[in-house]
Amino acid sequence: MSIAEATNTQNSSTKVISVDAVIIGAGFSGMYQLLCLRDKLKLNVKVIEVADEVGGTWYWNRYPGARCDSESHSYQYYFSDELVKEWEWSQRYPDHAEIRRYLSYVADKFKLRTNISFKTKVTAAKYNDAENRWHVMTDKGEEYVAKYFITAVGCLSSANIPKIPGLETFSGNWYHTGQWPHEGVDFKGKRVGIIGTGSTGIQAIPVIAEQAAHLTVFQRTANYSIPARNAPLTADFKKFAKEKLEQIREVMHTNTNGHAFRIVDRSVVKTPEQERLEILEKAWQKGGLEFRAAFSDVLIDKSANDIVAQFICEKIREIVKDPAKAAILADIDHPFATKRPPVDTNYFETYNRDNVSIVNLRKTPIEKITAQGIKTTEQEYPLDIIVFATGFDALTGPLLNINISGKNNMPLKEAWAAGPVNYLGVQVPGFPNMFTITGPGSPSVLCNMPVAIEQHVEWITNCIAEMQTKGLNKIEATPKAADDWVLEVNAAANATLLPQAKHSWYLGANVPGKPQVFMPYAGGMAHFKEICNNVAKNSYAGFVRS
Ligand code: N01
Repeated sequence: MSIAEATNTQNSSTKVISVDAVIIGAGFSGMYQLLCLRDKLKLNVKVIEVADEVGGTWYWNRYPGARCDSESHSYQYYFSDELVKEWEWSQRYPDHAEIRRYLSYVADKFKLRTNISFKTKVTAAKYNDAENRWHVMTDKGEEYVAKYFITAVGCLSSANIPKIPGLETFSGNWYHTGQWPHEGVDFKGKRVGIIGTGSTGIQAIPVIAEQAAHLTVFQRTANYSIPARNAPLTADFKKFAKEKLEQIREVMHTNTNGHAFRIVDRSVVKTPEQERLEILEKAWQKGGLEFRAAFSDVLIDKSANDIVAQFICEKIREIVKDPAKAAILADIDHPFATKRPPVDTNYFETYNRDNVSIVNLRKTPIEKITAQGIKTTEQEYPLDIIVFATGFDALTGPLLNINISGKNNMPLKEAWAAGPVNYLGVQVPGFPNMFTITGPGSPSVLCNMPVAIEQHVEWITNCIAEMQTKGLNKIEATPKAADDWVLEVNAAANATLLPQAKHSWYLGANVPGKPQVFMPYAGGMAHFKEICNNVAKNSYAGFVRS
């Protein structure tokens, strides 16, 4: 049945459209899920996307310096050898524009756009018990009625703009990095303030500093950062990445973090001091996220972590010439890599510029924003532009922003009032036939995202394929399986140092009032995949199917 045939008008303002599956979001996950359901399972699928193009997180994050910190040959789909061979990345780390070009190429190659409604926002998604159907309403006055409802909304798509008093009185312009204007922002001759020194701030600060008259960095939590050592890819590397695609895929799909490198099985503490310094120095010079893979005990043994943390802090003090600035930057309160470790291009070097200053908000917190700028407990900083690099209401935010309700009209917000409860990150009890790609409770942000996405999408596709062939109507995670999974997610995090970062968005601690629960699954991608595959093999143990 085509969408056109299935369309009928319920009342003058609502168009009711029957499909097999509705997917929200046309980023990496929504695009691949569409392809699998439409082309492999021959289902009638509609993707709803609020933007006017594909791209997901990369559609919105266009701030200066926005670049992926997974390496380009690993930050792509691997489901199609042909696609891997056709597409050519230009740099070690792709920037936001190149990733959008890639996703647009994928959309064209697989003719995905015909199934996507752009510039359309989902206003509510409600499960109807009697019909066993999802009703997905949009701001275009449509109501999609579907057996399957799949969220592909990303983990970091709900901007966190802190409620600082007085923002509305600011006479200059302000921007959040995750909602960056497409036409860009002209910083020339301007006094700019940036709040936030996470991965985003650390990417944006060096680029803004080159343009602005003066840049004031408002830092609440000092952060580690590893040099990215970005560079154009050589012809040899491009050839290697295509010729060895099977080996690269094998590494990415059988390790902890989905990157194209393995964690070296050696201990920081057991390696003699001189040798360990040489290893760390070599890893520092190579740059990138692989730095944290130079040893296997960095995230599980505090004394190992202390050694690596000290190495990085010494680097900061070496690079930053002004000891007062260096002291603020190296005053880090959490173990290395317990918050997502940023990789940078000239981040610490930027503090050697005369037009860059840093304010330590731990000592002098922001009191308010005034018409002229930012006022801390110490002084007022006059500004023309404020940039909020303040991150996201991660993982749960994008889902809770949609008005989703399951069986007995239970709102997802209520089901998750004390934190996310689901099974394998993919299904919430009481929300039958709803699947959350890379939802909380899956490895998602602790993994190279395209790998996590391909795993979840393929698992969901196989699950739906079996339902279709067996004539099953409904799949629903049991409350016990979900409760046990929450315990497992906590246990996996507690086996590492990750929960020791108290201000981490992994815990929800960056959003005032958000329940503090460690959200991503830290047990490793390969292990997670094995668990998911065993669940499927075991007749979807932990789910009830009917
Ligand atoms: O956000 P963050 P992000 N007053 O939450 C500060 C991914 N990413 O956008 O630490 C003052 O990490 C906050 O301070 P604190 C990546 O997974 C990927 O930088 O809460 N400061 C922190 O310094 C990353 O981890 C790429 O004390 C306030 C900063 O704002 C994730 O996105 C590139 C504040 C927020 O840091 C999020 O990174 C970029 C307040 N009221 C990002 N509120 C890739 O390359 C917040 N802060 C793939």
